[in-house]
Amino acid sequence: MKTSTSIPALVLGLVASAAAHGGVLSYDIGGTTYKGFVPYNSPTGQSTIQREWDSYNPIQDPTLSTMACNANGAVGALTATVAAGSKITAYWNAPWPHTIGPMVVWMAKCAGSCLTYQPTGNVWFKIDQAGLESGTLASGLWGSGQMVNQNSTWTSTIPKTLAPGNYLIRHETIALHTSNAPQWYPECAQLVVTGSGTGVPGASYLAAIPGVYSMSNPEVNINVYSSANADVTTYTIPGPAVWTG
Ligand SMILES: *[C@@H]1O[C@H](CO)[C@@H](O)[C@H](O)[C@H]1NC(C)=O
Ligand SMILES: [Cu+2]
Repeated sequence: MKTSTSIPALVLGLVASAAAHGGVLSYDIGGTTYKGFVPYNSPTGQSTIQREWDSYNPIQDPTLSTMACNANGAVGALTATVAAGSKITAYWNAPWPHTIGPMVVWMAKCAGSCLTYQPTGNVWFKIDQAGLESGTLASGLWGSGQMVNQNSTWTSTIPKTLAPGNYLIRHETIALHTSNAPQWYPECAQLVVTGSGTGVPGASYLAAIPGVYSMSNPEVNINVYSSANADVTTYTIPGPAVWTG
């Protein structure tokens, strides 16, 4: 009797906590839909362009290696081929529950095939980001609020002049609604970019993940509700400038 009631309680608890978090569940890449990895399910038989992520929980320590492509970040079996200049839309579980904090979209060139590549060192560059768009830190419109307003989706453009090759794309939303306890939600997907561009982001555009975020950065370790921040209407997203090609 005890066993038969405790199992459903556990399952309900899992669903309830998972519902407050999540990540990128699927993509539209140049007009083609790609499903993502399904967390909480066995990786056996899952064949996706997305790297494995095993839970809806955020990462709360920016020094962890799982900041790159979530936990456990194992490579996906597939890649999506996309022309430079195309649009890519990421779909989060809807409605995404957090509206305070930035959206940042990164790419990294895979040395060789993305099916074996691990993104270490200063390899990540931003192609898109949105921080505080209007209003104050605590009650204004943030990139993540815009994402929620857009049916929990975010659309970016692969820079048209980006040199063709194998790339990871990393979608990240950072939730800042809990004082001095930022939450990162990153997911990576594997792309083959085609085109005739020759663009390569210079060193000033590159960052390491983990590395780019630190709890000693005031834009990371932030209390948006503090009285000192009550009238603040600007926010600097950590990391390098966006590379647009
Ligand atoms: C909103 O996104 C969901 C997937 O999360 C999709 O099924 C639905 O069609 C979208 N609605 C609109 C109006 O685009
Ligand atoms: Cu959450």
